[in-house]
Amino acid sequence: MALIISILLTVSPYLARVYEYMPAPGQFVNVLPLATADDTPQTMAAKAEAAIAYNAGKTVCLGAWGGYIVFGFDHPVVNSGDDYDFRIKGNATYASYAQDTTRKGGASEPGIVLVSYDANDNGLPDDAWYELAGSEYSSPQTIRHYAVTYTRPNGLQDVPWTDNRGGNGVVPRNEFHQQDYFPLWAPDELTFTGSRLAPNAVDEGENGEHSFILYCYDYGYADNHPNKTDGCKFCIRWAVDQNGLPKDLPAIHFVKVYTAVQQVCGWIGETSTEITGAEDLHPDMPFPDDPSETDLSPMPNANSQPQTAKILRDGQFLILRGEKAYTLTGQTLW
Ligand SMILES: [Ca+2]
Ligand SMILES: [Ca+2]
Ligand SMILES: [Ca+2]
Repeated sequence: MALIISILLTVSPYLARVYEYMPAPGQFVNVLPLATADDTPQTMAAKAEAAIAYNAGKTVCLGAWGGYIVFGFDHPVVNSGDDYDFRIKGNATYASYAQDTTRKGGASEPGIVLVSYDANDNGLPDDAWYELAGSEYSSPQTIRHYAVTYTRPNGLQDVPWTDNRGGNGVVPRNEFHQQDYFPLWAPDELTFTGSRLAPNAVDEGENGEHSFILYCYDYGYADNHPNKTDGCKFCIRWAVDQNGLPKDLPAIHFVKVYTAVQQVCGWIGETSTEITGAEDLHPDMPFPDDPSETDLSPMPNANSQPQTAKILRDGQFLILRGEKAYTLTGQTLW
C-alpha cells in the first residue's frame, strides 16, 4: 500500500501578519481598530491583523507622526531588481479642486516605509531595517533623527507632545471623534523616532473658509497616492542603510510604516497614515512538480530581464540575482 503524502504549499500575495501596531495619538486611534481598556500590544496587533491581512480591506490608522505598524507576508517578497515589488494600500485620494495643478493633491497622508530581511531566520522582525528612500529622502526639509514624546493627558483632552528639537504641540481633539485619542494600551509616555517630512497641506480656503489640500509627495510613501496608481507601489531596490548607502536585499520579509508628517489641518485634524492592506506584486512561483527539479524558473514578470530567478536545489529554494545566488536566509552561496 502506497502512502501518498500530498503537500499543498500555497502563498498569498497579500499581507499575512501584523507583528506590531503602535499608533501615535489621533482622532481615529482606539477606533481603527477598536480598542478597549483590556487590550495589550499583542491583542492590538491581532486586531490590526484581522483588519488588513489577506486583503480583508479594513482600515488601520497610525495616528500622528511616528505611529507605526510592522507587517509581513507568508513568503519572502523577492527583489525584482528592476520593477515594483509590492504595493501598500491606504485611503489617499486626489481632489479635482486642488488649485496647484502641477502636482497631485487631495488627502495624502504620507508614511515612511522600511523593509527588513529575516537575516537570522527566526521568522520575527528583529533584524536590521532599511528605509525605502522615497522622493523626499534627500530633501533639505526632511528632518532626520527626529523624536517626539506624547504624554497621556488627564481625561479627554488634547494630547501634548514635545520633540527633540525644542518644539512642542498638541494632537487636538475635535467634535467628530469623542473617544480617547491616546492609545489605551500604551504607557503614559510614548516616544517615537524616525524622519519627519515637511508638512504637505495647503489651506486653499477663501473668505475665512478653510479647505485643506494635502499634496502628494512624488513617490515612495504609503497612503500618499490612491491605491490604483503606481504611487502606492514600492521597489526593494530603494532600500538604504542608516548612512544612506544603497542596500542590496535579495528579498524582504517585513515592512514597517510610520506616519511621516507632524501636522494639524484645522477641523480635519491631525494628519495620520492609514493602511488598508499590502500585496506582493510578483507572488511566489509555484513549487515545481518534482522537488528534485533544478531547472531555472524565471520570475512571473517576464517582460523584464530575469535578473531574479528561483531554483529548487536539494529541496532548498535559492534566489538568483545576476551572477549571485543566495539562500532565503541571506547566505551568499556563489
Ligand atoms: Ca528575524
Ligand atoms: Ca488619516
Ligand atoms: Ca489617509
